Amino acid sequence: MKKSDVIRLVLGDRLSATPRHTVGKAFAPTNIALCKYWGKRDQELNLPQTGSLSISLGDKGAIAELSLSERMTDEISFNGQAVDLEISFSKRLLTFLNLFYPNQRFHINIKTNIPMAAGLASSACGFASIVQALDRLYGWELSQREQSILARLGSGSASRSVYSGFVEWHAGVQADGMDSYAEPIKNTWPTLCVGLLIMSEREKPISSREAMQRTVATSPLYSAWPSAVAKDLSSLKQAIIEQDFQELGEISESNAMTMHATMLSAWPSITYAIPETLLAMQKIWKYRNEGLPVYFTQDAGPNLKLLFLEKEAAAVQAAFPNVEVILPFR
Ligand code: 2P0
Repeated sequence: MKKSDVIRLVLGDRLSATPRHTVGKAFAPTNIALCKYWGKRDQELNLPQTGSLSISLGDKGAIAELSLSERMTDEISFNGQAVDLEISFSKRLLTFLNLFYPNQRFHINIKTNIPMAAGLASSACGFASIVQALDRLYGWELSQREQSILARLGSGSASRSVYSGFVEWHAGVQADGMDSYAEPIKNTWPTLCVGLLIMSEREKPISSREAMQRTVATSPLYSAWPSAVAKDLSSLKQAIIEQDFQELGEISESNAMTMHATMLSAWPSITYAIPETLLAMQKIWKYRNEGLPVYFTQDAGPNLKLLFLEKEAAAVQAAFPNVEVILPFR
């Protein structure tokens, strides 16, 4: 099945509607997975092998603004600067929009307040905000479930960026992916903090898309991943309900390390860590051994995201002076 088939399935007659507004504008938060999405069962539709669970980062994310253009070419600006249409960022965006309206050119304005290409899931908030901006421009009145399915076609993790707070993306089993969407988890956790520890903003050596594919194809450890995720998902949901921070921290850190172990054992081997990443991990373990409840998670990049409670914020900031602290539920 092709992406365009899914778009027709979701939108039906709405695809032929004329725009209801002159501009469609929407914000979507970026998200960090506590239980990771790693490996696809369908490359075309970004259907995952397993479910995943994330936390959206409040007002950190992307704003997309879309309007129709009468010109022959699209125009894209990123944080106020015109962007070359030939770079991969533009190509990915335009390929996505062309799935919906191949004959329509757009003015596209994207603003973000997170570091790009630093493993902070920028494609997640990007594609979620684009789908929501399209929805507003054309007046489709999509449900959030439909938004999640369409955002997934841009980037898997974008399915989760449709919501704030804790979010679970259900893997689904259907070939058309209509049962593979994210849903919010109702519980909140106002004192939970995420600390961004940026070691490098350089472009990653290998895209997560390619890294996932290689891991699934070659890692002898990958067969252990689905059962590890099933266990972690269920324990994480319980930890969220019980507001058990130690459990949430331990599962999140262990899940990230397990994901990276599958990459290390792929061939050719993949690691996103740089020396500073390992030094930071050792520092976190040292502080934890000394009694500071701080945990980390790591995505497809060298940076770490710390997890801790608000009452430890001062101690964490003293230990990691460069950390940027976010309270996702405030
Ligand atoms: C996650 N990552 O759950 C995992 C953990 C990276 C490591 O989702 O190919 O950019 O567009 O579906 O969504 C990054 O993967 O990949 C990601 P595609 P995506 O956050």
